[in-house]
Amino acid sequence: MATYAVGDLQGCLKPLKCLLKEVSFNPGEDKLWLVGDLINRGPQSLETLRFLYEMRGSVVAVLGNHDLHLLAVAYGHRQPSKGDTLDEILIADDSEVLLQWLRQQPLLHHDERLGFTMVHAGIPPNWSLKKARKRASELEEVIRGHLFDEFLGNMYGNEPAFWDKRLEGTDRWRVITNYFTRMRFCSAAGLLELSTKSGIDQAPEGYAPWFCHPDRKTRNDKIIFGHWAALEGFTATPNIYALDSGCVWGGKLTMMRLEDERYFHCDC
Ligand SMILES: [Mn+2]
Repeated sequence: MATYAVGDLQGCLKPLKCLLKEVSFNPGEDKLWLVGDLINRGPQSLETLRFLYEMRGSVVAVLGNHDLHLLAVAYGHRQPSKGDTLDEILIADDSEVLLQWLRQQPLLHHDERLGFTMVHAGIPPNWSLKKARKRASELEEVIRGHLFDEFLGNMYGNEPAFWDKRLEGTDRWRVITNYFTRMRFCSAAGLLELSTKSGIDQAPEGYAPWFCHPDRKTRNDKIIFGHWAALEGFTATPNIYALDSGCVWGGKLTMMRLEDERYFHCDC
């Protein structure tokens, strides 16, 4: 039995199948972790979701910004964006089954035995792992529960730009969402800068990649994430595993076996 973590798929099913074949993935024994952004922009969003749903017993996927965007579009809270390739999911006969499965996925996954934690974008430097897990499960409950529509209807926006435990309702949910699914650069105190998408060395003044802050409370925790294709898998930071290698942009799909931290790649 082995555990494999894979970067952002964004509807790129062929390279995923290529990787699974390369490691002789056995759905009866092995586990497949996905860093989120399972769909959108790529060629086979519907087929990707169906494929993962069929092997759902072996899959752990955390929600990414594109996954939440799909849910917001599907349930009438947002118009599709330019470049979205979500229509095939929205009109599919099994759309509702797939969307409800997606909705059940966590924002953060932690495995005590393996000593790994997975999120889509990151964990703010001023949050411990314990705090991050609490905030994630709080929002997962909202997403799975009767406040789902209120959440989706108020999900978009860059404010508030940092965490305050006194935040309530939609503002509180939005900043938690932005940390886990959209963050790249932030200040040491967790102030978000959501407009810059370039590489690690082009931080806006006063900000740094979320994982680069020296006093980051999760610096001793192993964290797997995606979302940031411009990193090209390179972070130069111990315990930080960036798996988005820009598959949907013609790069490659990256997979890591957690047990021995060995990497596998397939071209996209
Ligand atoms: Mn993303």
